[in-house]
Amino acid sequence: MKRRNFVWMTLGIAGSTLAPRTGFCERSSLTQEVQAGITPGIPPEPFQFPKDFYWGTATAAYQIEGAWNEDGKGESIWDRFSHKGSTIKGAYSSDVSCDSYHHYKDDISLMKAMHLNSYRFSISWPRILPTGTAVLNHKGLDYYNRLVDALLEARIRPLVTLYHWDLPQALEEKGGWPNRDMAGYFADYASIVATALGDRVTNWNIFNEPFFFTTAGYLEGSEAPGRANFTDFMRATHVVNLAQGQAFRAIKSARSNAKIGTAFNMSNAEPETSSDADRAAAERYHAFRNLWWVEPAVKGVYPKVLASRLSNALMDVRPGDMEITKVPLDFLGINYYDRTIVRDANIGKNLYKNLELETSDGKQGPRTDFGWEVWPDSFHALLMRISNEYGKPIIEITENGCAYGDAPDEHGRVADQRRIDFYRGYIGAVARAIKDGANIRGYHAWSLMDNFEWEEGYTQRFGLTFVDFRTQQRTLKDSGKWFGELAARGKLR
Ligand code: PNW
Repeated sequence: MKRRNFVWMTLGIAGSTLAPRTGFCERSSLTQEVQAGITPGIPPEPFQFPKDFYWGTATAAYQIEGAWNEDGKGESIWDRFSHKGSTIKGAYSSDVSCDSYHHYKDDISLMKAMHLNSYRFSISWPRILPTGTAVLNHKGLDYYNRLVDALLEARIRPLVTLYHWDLPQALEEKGGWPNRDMAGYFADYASIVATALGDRVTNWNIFNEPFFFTTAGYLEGSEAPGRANFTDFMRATHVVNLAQGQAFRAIKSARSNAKIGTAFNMSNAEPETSSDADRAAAERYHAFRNLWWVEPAVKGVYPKVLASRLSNALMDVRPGDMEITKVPLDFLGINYYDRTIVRDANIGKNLYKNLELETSDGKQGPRTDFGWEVWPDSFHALLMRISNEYGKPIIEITENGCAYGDAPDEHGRVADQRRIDFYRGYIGAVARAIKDGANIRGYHAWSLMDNFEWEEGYTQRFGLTFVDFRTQQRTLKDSGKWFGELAARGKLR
């Protein structure tokens, strides 16, 4: 099952039975989009990025580190989930993957070769606290100390994500994210890490993609911990908001100079037709997908447009909770992959029944090998919407990228022109958003190197670097060279 299909599954309809709909292609904005010059195949206008712009790549602990049970690391829900044998394509796990736990210096050399000045990576909670609470594993902390020191020596800014989905299994056994106690456990962990690394790390992402890990993990069950229960899911969404607020305060009290955001996975919500009903449905989708973990932080409320559909009682919101969730995030991290076409519909179940909508992916652009549509203009639209609605906040692009299977030819070269075209289009969209007034200070390509792509195992290669998983040999792809050139000069052309 493709990862995106969790949406179809939620609707109780197999993805393949939903034929592309006609209708949305006729939108009047289409002509403007083509003229704007950031549709596939049309090179964006040349643009000089600011000198102090952050150019980086992003990775996640479980996807690259390997060493899953080394030096005292505890078991995570992803270790447990992948070891079931039937959950991941090819029955693989990330026990070894890119083995970055031992090869992190090679990884930093790649970043240096690309002239990068920022690296977004995540910390494995069970490496630091093997059972999630209390007992600290110093050897685990030492690894991140070594990594941070080596990055700083290479003049690369560390941007640390505290939670990229690898919950300690022991905490899942206490109920996982639907359990309110999780917020306190998470804040304690955040405080330990901020205290240990905060003399050298200033920039933090609290969560990676709250929408995805709650939906896939607790509503759909397609990813760890593999549970599917609407009430648990709704409660998990709220506990994650509480945890975000508590972790923010814990990091600030450990390090007052810390700059803190979360990496939200956003998608531009586009109505399938111009009907009022579809437009309203797109707004509802936007409110859940893009704002469910932003509004409780920035404004201390859940998006008002959904108040009658997803009640506070459903989430077990208690008096005082929204004061806990409310924190002045220093920046918004945005992970962006593709847009979502939305129509008003009354056929779904659980979340989608409440939201009364149905989603599909765009059908106009070419597709990556993962099947995701390439449509850069939607990225520009989303960035401008967020920028305008939140008073031009500082934005970091925390992830953006594409999967193509290109491998080394007989000369060892990886000629992945399609990935270069993808990046040119999407970075062109970022350039246009900056020109239009958005306050975007950094861009991180997903990913530094091919790695373990969750339930897809090793079948989807997102890297700027090709990894031979048998030998651990890393080879910069043509796209990596292109990205390095861009980072060195800051000039998109
Ligand atoms: C991100 N979708 O998640 C994650 O942060 C990365 O760990 C992951 O490897 C990367 O995207 C590529 O998949 C996503 O269903 C999860 O559209 C789901 C979707 C997109 C991105």
